[in-house]
Amino acid sequence: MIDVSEKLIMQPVPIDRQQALVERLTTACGGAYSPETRRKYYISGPQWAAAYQGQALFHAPTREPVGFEEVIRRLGQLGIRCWTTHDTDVIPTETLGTGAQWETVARIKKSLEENNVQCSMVTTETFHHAVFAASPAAEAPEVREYAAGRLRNTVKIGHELGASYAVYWPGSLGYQVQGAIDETQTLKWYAEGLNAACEQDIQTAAEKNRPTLKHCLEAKPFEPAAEILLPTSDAMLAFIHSGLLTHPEMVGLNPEYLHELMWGAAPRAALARVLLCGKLFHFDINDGYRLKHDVDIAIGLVNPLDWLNVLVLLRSYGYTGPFNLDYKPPRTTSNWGVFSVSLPTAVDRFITLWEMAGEVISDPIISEATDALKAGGGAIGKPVGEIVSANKELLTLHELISHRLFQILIGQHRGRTYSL
Ligand code: GLO
Ligand code: MG
Ligand code: MG
Repeated sequence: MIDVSEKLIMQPVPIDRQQALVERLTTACGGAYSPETRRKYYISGPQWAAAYQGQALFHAPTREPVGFEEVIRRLGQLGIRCWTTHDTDVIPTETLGTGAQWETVARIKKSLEENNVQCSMVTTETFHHAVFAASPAAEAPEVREYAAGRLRNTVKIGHELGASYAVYWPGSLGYQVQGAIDETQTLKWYAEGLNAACEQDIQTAAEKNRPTLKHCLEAKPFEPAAEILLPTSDAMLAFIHSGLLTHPEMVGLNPEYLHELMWGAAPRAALARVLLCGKLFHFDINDGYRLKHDVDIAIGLVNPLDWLNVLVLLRSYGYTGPFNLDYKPPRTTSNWGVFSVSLPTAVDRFITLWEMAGEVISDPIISEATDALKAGGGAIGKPVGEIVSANKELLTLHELISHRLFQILIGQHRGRTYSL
């Protein structure tokens, strides 16, 4: 029996004892992996996720600013082996491309080396600054020239920091009001920017004797433009194969789990389509709700069963790219909580789901059921009615497989039981 009276008289928790309480309860949760174990996975922590202060259109910040030195140091301690950044997360817009930029890049390199963290991906912010009010592929040629310069500059920074990926999220490529832009022309202009980035990459990679980067487009169906020209991963696949890109082989996708869910897609099916095209280069991992805004909740807190399924797909089809923790620690979490609770628990849920996905793949019940379904009922060449009857009982296995996934998710396959 829970002693309700004792619960009710819990004393206020003074501020100087709150971290200790959170720490004690976090430890009591158990299930944390060591930094060494976490380092075995290709997981990256974005500068903008760790440093997110909780601000939004209707929300004032709830956390203090955090610089890259602190973020990289904490990632190293936690065993998150990679770090990712926008150009403007670490370099003020005005100093991009100047000597001051390279001084900052040198400091970043030092931080990365000291903390045994690698920079896996760099991305250009083409949505926040006023110059991108009409998108990076605006009508004015000077805006497009500036945008292309920014993309080229990020490629150079990426090579200097040892990155392997460059990501492009064209959230402002669209419009607020009807009829204002020419969509066809805008997409052609957008392709010119990407082409400039690929050309720069070929040149810089040759100079530095490094492989070229993998250039990854990231789709989001809504926000910040009201209507988006490349709203889904499928739209981006079509764009890559449209003939507009001079190096389509260098360009693939960085799908984000929630961005697919937001428009109502089944993320696993969306990812399967990207995999079939050989374009799954990079993956932003998080969670959220269908047909809602981009809440960027940490992985597995909303849709753990779907996430398990997604990871079964990626393990089955040999995805070896990064898993980028593109989520936003909630505004209710403190600066201390971001590094003590938010990031470690997100990583640990990912690892748990990844390992569970391995259990799904080797589960004898699921394997036998799947094999039986593939064997069919033995009515090849028979009339349609006989084909239906021959498979009638076998098809019940679909539901059984689904039940088994649930059991694996909650640990019943390992003997966890509930008895009344
Ligand atoms: C916003 C996107 C954003 C991108 C980032 C990388 O909704 O998810 O965080 O992932 O700009 O280019
Ligand atoms: Mg993202
Ligand atoms: Mg998002």
